[in-house]
Amino acid sequence: METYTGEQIEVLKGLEAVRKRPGMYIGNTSDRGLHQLVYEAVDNSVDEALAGHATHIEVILGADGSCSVQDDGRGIPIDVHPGENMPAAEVVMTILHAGGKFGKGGYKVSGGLHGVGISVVNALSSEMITRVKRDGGLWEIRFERGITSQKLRKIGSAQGTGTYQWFKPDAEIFDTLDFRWETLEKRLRELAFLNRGLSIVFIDKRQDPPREKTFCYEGGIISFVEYLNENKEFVTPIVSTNGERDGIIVECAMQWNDTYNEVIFAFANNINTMEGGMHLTGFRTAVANSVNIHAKKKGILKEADGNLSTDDCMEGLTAVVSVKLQDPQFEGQTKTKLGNARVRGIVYSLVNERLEFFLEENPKLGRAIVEKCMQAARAREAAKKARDLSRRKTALEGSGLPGKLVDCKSQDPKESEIFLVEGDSAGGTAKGGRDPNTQAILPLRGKIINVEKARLDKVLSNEEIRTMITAFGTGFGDEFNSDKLRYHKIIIMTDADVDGSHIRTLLLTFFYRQMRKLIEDGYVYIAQPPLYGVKRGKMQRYAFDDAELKEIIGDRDPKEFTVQQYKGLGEMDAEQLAVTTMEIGSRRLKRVELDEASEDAERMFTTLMGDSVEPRKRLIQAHARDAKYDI
Ligand code: 0RA
Repeated sequence: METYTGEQIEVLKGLEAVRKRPGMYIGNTSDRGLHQLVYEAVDNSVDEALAGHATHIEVILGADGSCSVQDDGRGIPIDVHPGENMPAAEVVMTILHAGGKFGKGGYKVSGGLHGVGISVVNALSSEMITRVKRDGGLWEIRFERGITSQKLRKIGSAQGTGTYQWFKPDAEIFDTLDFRWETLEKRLRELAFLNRGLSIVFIDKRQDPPREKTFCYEGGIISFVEYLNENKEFVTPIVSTNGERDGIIVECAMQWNDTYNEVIFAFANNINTMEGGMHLTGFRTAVANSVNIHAKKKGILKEADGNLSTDDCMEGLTAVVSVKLQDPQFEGQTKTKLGNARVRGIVYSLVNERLEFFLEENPKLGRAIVEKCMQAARAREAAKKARDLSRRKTALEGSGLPGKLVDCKSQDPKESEIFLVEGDSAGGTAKGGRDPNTQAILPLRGKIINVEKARLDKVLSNEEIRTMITAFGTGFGDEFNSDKLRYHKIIIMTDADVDGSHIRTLLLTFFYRQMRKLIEDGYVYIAQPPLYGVKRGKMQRYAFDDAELKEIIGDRDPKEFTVQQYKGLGEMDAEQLAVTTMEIGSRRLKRVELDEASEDAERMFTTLMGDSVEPRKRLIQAHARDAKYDI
């Protein structure tokens, strides 16, 4: 029988708690939790870089399902820790929240969203190996499911210092073990932007030859803004500022462009604070204040005109705000809202001072910005009028549902679906093929306006858009309310050609800009009509791509088959369309998904709807592949 010391019992208790309730430590055990393990490991190395001791991090996905993270920092200490009776490296790896215990004073700023420490990664990995280079030696310790399987020992000599962490997520814990290149790439790039000069190499050895990318930005968050605005025309150069007060480090970079969207990414300790908070409030207030003061000073805005609203001053502004502080308070539903009130004033005064100077130094640009904001104010006023008008109109028209809508009988949004169909003729076919109990049809005629290039008032004057909003029942923009959504599946059904994909993109752009929650909450789908109909005698089958067509025909003589290529929905009859594309059970639907942090989406939509054609093609293809199927 084994006997345990008091420390060992504590360790086992800790590990057991993590393995029993992994969700408490890493959020969940699906896709997100799996990637959280990598973030935890990387964050430890980023901390070492922030402390000024590491400059280089390498993340490798192994063909065996493992991940390794290596840095050139000081190396985890290996001497025996006085209190715990084991080497410090073993303490860090096996005891919860031990990371900050030794000599790592000062900032522990990244710490991941959950900030749980590397011992959690260890507890949730079937195997883990830690190697440390220090004092001329190479040291190694191994674990299985968090329990030390091989004590720390010297395995060779080495030059320099650093830490290497290799782990294999435990199949007993996680629903999926598939690391996603895109997900990790995005976070690693973001970390490189947020920590100027830090070089992060990402290698995927699951493919042959391995895929490899290096992220290193001498411009830091200035490069970040450059990246976000890559496909936009800009109105100003990038204006940036940074400073430190009361130990709070602030960095901001901003640039006005020719779109009408506000795109501000706010970070606290390298965490994307999607719910905003004090740093974001301070920033927005400062921008609005500087623009208003400048406008009045130059007489572009008269005293009697009142002030431009904060929202109006944000139109066409892309910015990154990054703060680093000792004891961040994360609040809000997803704990991504920064609560430290001190931060607001510090960001405010820094940005105010910088912008005031910039506007004064660049009067031409100053005027351009002010005029842009004033135009925004006028457009907002016009949109409000249009909205009031359409509200009154619907009140007069009784049910208020647009005439073109072929509604379903059910009033229960959970089982109701609406098909947005390209063209009146396909609309007619869809009407014939639908289940009238739960499926509504809305034919859309002609091109939908490009919301990326038009202001809201113009967008609202478009009949297709108005019809759609009324049918959904949710309102839009600031007034959007998903509780009022009349259909829990909004299904875009367009032809499989260039026009069809354009209309689909226009619709998605509109949803993204004005009803983003529709996409975030997973209500938007794309129908997948077949590309080919294959007939052989009485047999009728459908193929959704070339590979399926090949599979159906096999090695038989194609002369036995009649293959029809569908160029549009209109070439199918109602029954065919129903069976292949609309009926629950036999159809295929793609759910449209947004990544949690929307910088990809942000760039994607600008790219899709912007003027340059090459990047547009690339992104449509990339995302078509990523979409997930759902019946
Ligand atoms: C505790 C103390 C010291 C360094 C570290 C931890 C450390 C941890 C990790 C995890 C990944 N990479 C790391 N690099 C360093 C400081 C030790 C000293 O003073 O030399």
